Order: sequence, then C-alpha cells, then structure tokens
Amino acid sequence: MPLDRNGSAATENGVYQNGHTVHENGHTTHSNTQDFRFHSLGERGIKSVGSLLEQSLIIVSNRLPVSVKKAESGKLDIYPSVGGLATGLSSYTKNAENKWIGWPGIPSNDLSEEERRHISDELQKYNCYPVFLSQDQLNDFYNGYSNSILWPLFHDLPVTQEADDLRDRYWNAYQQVNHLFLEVILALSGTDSSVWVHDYQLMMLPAMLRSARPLENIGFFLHIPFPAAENFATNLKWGSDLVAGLLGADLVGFHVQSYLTNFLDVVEQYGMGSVDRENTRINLVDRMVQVADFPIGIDYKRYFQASKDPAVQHELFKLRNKYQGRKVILTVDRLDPSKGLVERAAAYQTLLKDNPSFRGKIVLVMLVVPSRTEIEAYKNLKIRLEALVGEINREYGTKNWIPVHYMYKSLPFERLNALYQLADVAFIVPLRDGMNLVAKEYLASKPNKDGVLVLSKTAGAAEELSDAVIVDPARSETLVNGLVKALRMPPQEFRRRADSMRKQIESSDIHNWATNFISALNLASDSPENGSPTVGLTKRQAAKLRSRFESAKSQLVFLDYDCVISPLIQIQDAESIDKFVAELNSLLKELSVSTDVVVVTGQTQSTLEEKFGNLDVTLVAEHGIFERLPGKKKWRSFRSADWQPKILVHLNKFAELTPGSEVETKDCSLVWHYENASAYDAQKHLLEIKRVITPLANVWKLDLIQGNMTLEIRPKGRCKGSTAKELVGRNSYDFVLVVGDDQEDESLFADWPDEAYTVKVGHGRTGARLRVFRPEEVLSLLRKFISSGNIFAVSA
Ligand code: ADQ
Repeated sequence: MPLDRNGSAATENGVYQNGHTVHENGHTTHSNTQDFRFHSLGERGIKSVGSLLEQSLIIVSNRLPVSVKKAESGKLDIYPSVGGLATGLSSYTKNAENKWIGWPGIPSNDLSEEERRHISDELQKYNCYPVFLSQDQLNDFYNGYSNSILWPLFHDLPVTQEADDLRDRYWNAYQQVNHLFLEVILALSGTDSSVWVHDYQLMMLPAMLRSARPLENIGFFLHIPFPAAENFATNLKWGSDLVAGLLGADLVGFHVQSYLTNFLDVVEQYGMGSVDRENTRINLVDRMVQVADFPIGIDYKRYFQASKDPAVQHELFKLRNKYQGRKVILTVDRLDPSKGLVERAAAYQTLLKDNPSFRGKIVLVMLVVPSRTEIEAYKNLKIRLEALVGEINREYGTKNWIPVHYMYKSLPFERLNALYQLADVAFIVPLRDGMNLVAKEYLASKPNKDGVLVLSKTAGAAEELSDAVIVDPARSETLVNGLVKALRMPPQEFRRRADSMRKQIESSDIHNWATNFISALNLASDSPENGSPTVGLTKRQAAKLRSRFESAKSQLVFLDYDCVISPLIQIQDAESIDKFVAELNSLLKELSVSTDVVVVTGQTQSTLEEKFGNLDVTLVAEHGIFERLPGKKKWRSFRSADWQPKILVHLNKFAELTPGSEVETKDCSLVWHYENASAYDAQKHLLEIKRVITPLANVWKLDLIQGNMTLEIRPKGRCKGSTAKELVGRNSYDFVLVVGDDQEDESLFADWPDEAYTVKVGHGRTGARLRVFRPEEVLSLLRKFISSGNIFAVSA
C-alpha cells in the first residue's frame, strides 16, 4: 500500500486533512475574493465570480478528498477530509454539476466487483468519482515514477539506484495511469466543462485531454517546486514529454515566481514554443498557454478561530501542564526526505551541545506523519531519524527532562491546533518545499502573535513570509543560529513579525487561491490568442449588427436550438422553459417573414416539429441527418438506418448490464444515456461498448460521439456544417448570423465566410466572432432584428 494505513494525515496530492475527524467545516467566503494574486496578468482584470461558476468544473487529483478504508470486519468506511484543498474548493464541489475525479485510496485488488460499485455510489454523494487502480499500478505509477523519480528530482534530491533501474517500467505505468484518468474524465464530463488537474502525478493528462477535447478549458496546478532548468533537463529522461504534457493546458500554475521562471526556462531550452516572459505565456503554433503563480493559502478563519473552541482549549490546558516551564520548539511534517527532519534534529543536538544553558529549559516536539511507507528511502529515513532522536535523548536527557518528544502519528485538528498555540518556536526547515502549509497554520493559530517562525529559504512560503527567521538548510550553522535567535527574540519583535505575516496569510487564504485560479483559467482560455476575440456582445456591437441586418438584401439566421435550451434545462422548471420556447417560436415566426431561418438540433425530428413545426423555416434534426425545408411537410433523410439493428443488439446488452442507463433510438442514430446509472457501471461499460462497437462503426462508416453522460452513434460526415455549406451554395446572403455553443458548432463557425456573424453561447475556447453568456441574450439579439422596434438591450 502506498498510503499510510495508520490514520495518517494522508496529505498527498493536495488533499489535506488533519486526523480523521469527520465533521463538516463551514467554509468562509472571504470579503476580498477579487483581490487575487494573479501577478502575471497584471491589470487585465478578471471576470466576475458569478460568471465563472456558470461552467461546470471537473477537479482531477491523484487522491480524492475522501478516502475509502476497509475495516477488519470487511466494512467499507468513507472518510471525507476537512481543510486544505477540499475546503478551498468546497464552494465548487457542493454543486452537483461539478465533479472531483481521483483514486479513492484503496487498491482495486482488495475489492470485489460489488464493493467497487458500492464505493462508486457512495462517493457520488460527495460528487466524487473514483479511478480504480490496482496494487501493481500503484507500485509503479505512484510509489515508482511519481514518488521515487519525480518527487526527488523536483526537490533537488538524488534518485536511488533501485528506482533508476526501474524507471522505464515506472514510466510506462505513469503514462498508463494518466490515460486511465483521461478515460474517466471523458466518460463523466461534457465538452463544455473546465478541467482543473492537480500535481506531479498527472503531468501527462493536460495534453492527453487536449487531443481528445481540443476546445476544453484545461488548468494545471503544481503543488511542489519546479526545478531549475539544468537539473530538470539533465536528470529527467522524459522531461520533454512531461513538459509537452503540461503545455496541453490553457493555464499552468505554480506556488511562486521562481518555479514559474524555471518552467519558462525549461520550455525555452526544449524549444517547445515561443516564450513571452513579460506576459508569462508560451505561444504555441495554434494557441497560447498562460503561466502564473498562485501561492496556496490555508483556511485562515478555521485556524484563527480555533482558540475559542472548548475542545482545543482543553487540549491546550493538558499540553501546558505537560510542558510547564519549558520553551517548546515544534516541527510538524510528513516523514519525507525533502522535509530535512534529520537535519533539524541534528541542529537541535548542536544547539544543546554548544549552549548548555538551554538544557532542561527547552523541548523539541517532533510530530511526524507516516508517509509513503512502502518506499525504501522512506523506511531508511525513519530508521535514521529515530536513531538520532534516541541518541539526543540518551546524551542529554535527565530524570526530569526528555529533550525530544517524538510522535510518529497524525493528530486530530484540535490537538494539532493546541500544539501550534503552545509552541514558542515553529522550526520549519525543509530542504525544499513547494509552499509548506504548516508555517502558515502555525502563524494563523496564534491570536496573541506570541510565536517565532524559523523557516527555510528553500520553502515556497519564504517568498511570502519574509518576516520569519530565514535560514539556509544547506548550511547547518544557520539552523542552529536561527533557533538561538528565535529562543532569545524579545516579545515586541516577534509580535511585530507575526502580526505582519498573519495579515499576509489572512489576505490570501485557500478560498482566494481557488477563485483566483479558476478566474484566471477562464481568462486564459477565452483570450484572443486562443481563438476568442471577444468576451461579450456589447450594446454597441449589437446595435451595429442590427444596422447591418437592416441594410442587407438577403439575410440568414442559423440557430442551434440545443445551445439555448441545454443551459435552461439545467436551471429552470418546465413551465419557464415552455415560456422561453414559446417566445423563441414567436420571434422566429416574425423573423422568418423576411429572413431565411434555419433551426438545427441534435434531437429528433419530432422534437423540432413539436416546437417549431408551425414555422416557415428550415428545420434540421439529428445534427443534419434530417432536413425539412420551408413550406414543406416532409422531411428529407440523408442516411439509411440499416446499421441500427446491428449496433442496437450490443447497446441493449450493455444497457441491461448497466441499470439506470437506456438506449434511445432516433430515426438515424442511437444514443446510450447513462446519466442515471451508477458511475462505476457506466465508466466500466462505456469502455467495453466502445471496444465492441468500434469495428462495426468502421464498417458502417459511423461516428461515436461522446457527449455529456451520453454516447451517440451516428453516420459519419453528415453534420450541421454540411447543412450550412449546402445553404450557402443554394443562396447568396449578404448577412449571416450563426449561433451555436458546442464543439461541432466550432467547425460550423469556421465553415462560414469571414463576414458572417458567428456567436458562441457560453464560456470556452471558440472561433466565433462574438460571445454571449445566457440563452436570454440570444432572444434579445433576435428581437433586435425584428422591425417592430421592440428593442431590448443585450447585456455585455
Ligand atoms: P505536503 O508536502 O504534504 O504538501 P505541507 O504543505 O506542509 O506539506 O502540508 C502538510 C499538511 O499536513 C498540513 O496541512 C498539516 O497540518 C498536515 N499535517 C502534517 N502533520 C500532521 C500531523 N501529524 N497530524 C495532522 N496533520 C498533519 C504538498 C507540498 C507542499 C505544499 C502543499 C500544498 O509538498 O509544499 O505546501 O502540497 O500545495
């Protein structure tokens, strides 16, 4: 098992928790959510938080924010985590539209089919979706490539010979598992979501996702340092593949500026794009990748307010009795080679040796969380650390004084917080650390500002917390001097320092961090370089459109019905939707008196007949397979459905195996809907369906179109775009308006002449000239074209 079985904090991969206390933590909404630290975009500003929430968000990390554990009785327990990333993203993950995809913390070998299904169903209650990994995959992908190759290299530590010998095998597993994550994302999300991938275990995923979904908004955040170019390129065999993997994203985020600079250096070194250092972006042939720093924060309010919690007060009371009369130096870490634990104990030993006056008056409390306990380097570290602690205690300990209190376990939040409050000095000196949250938690837990932080200059946190006593872990004497300085610091000085750092931590907490990243992701993927010339249709532009429309001799309005109806179905009741459709119908009726109107849909002919059958417009159903021309009653079909029975047999079989799913037989296509099925069954059978059907699809020239919890099988080549081309061929228009929203509409936008007004509804990368965000804005726009003079403003 790669993860700690013994109740550790399991703080891997950005999923942070203290102990296993399973209580819901009300998240704070910080007043200055707009005061974000997206340094690299400077003054360009950000979209409102309201608009960024309109698009669904898929979070992907190696671990889910909940862990599954199997009790000895065989019972499966699910532990949600509190704190950290899970808290920061809670305002997003509470929305059922959003999903979190990751490994559930238990190898699939330990689970029966029934148990996997059960886990999937239970996790879904938290909007979480599992990627099941076998023990072998975990060994090679997680313990192997991620933690024995990437982790040390990214922390400037040596890779062991044993790991280096196995690196080819580890690399294969790494790619394979990244691909498994991809398959789950594709099965569970639609094409209009934003995907936020976390950390070094999933660096190939952005590029994999980009090639499957070219229009997706993809963000990536690295929780660990990004090494200097010379270390990266020299020591990492597949470095260029990993960088290419990251360049699949629209936005790549790091904790601090120096990692960002290292990344740009590496991109330049590999010649993978043109690096624009001023705007911290990389221009690729067809798009751009924004790079920025987002220093992660903590749930400040939770730590700051903990001193009022009676449970914390009780713990503090016990600790004060225990350590009465002594100054407490505290370290809190995972047992990891990057954290410099042996070096810290050694510095403390030197302090006692060189400064006898401190003996008996101070105590080092070392709280160490088990981590990656199956990796040899971690086992050896434990042995070395415990031997040194024993040596110090034997050498200097007395009947009444134990110099080092060593705890190898995870503590619940209340006890950890009491320790933070108690400690006079936090001795946080990792060799290298992406950020280090403990430094921030310590300061936030000190309402009386009565503690001193000793911090490594090589922790990302040092770039923010410059009022700490900064030391250099490469020079052990600075650690000793730092401790002495901290222990002797006058109260006035340590309060001043703590106060200034606390303000910094308060103003950039975990909620701001998440909001800033998501806002920046929208901005990056909507940027002109990524094919999005505008972020909104202004009143002026709308007025211009109207005047062009009025002066044109022949006009065409081409509307994708699904782009206005899909967003409504998610948020409105049936009555409001009917009202909307009725209004659309009457607008199109008026418009069609003088204008050619085409309404297209992926839905059936009967849906269009029902909604718009009374109109004198062109109706196009099933993505162009059926067409009804104005004034006609009969539909023209473009494909025969001979293939359907052959495919249907398989789909029906899988539908039976996947309770809750169903097959819709359209006149010329088949759709497998699995939104009501267990996510586990759906994911599993989706892959099998594709495997079985693909050879048949090749014979019959069919496309397999992955939708949002749907798989559609339909004839190749017939699409909205072909209808558009035929229309332009049949007539000559001097005003064309095309409104759409999905991937297929993008090829449609591209097919029209440049003069056409193409309008994208919603967020995301687009080649359209204009953009609106809500279906109501489409109605407003259409109203402008109607000569009745009934003009409504289109909101920008
Ligand atoms: P980590 O290497 O895990 O995180 P860190 O940022 O210090 O390091 O987070 C550790 C977390 O675990 C803290 O929230 C702490 O409270 C908790 N913890 C530690 N010991 C504990 C114990 N004994 N009992 C209970 N809880 C304990 C990685 C990177 C960091 C980066 C984070 C976030 O390595 O550099 O700051 O991700 O991006």
